[in-house]
Amino acid sequence: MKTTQTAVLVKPDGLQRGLIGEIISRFERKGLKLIGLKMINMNDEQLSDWYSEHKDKSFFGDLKSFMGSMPIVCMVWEGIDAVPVVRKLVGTTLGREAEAGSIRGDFGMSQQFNLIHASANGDDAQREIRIVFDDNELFKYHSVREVVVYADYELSSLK
Ligand code: FUP
Repeated sequence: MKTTQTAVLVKPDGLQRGLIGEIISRFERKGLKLIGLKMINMNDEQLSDWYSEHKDKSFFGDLKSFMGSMPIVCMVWEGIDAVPVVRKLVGTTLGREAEAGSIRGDFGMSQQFNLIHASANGDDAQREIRIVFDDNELFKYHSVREVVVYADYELSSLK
């Protein structure tokens, strides 16, 4: 299970709250590498795929209509253990309970309006990335920061 790439969505409330720059900045400062970025309106099919694990839940329809109500910003971030690292920066689901210092903990009060989505595990990350990004929309490039973010022996696990 590949955990070096993870999918992030800034949800409609994050867009309206003007938090896109803040969110990108947090991942950049951590040392993660941005390899994909786009703004889209997710259609019903994409949202049903994205939230397939919740298809039998009472909030499924509501969640999909919220997520489809306006554009969202989609990103792919890369780094060693990017999936758990990003989940930690994002914080737990309910904004009111999320840890201070996390994105949801610092900016959110709600469960549905929790600003951001981050992949839960490596399999979800690869599935979610494919829902939004084509191969040619994901970029391989050398980051000059990598040599100060990681030690040599760590860098090999990113190749
Ligand atoms: P998370 O992994 O933290 O994004 O949260 P979940 O996968 O548990 O839930 C997916 C999304 O459903 C959350 F972002 C918020 C939303 N949700 C509701 O709107 N109502 C609920 O009762 C539970 C979750």
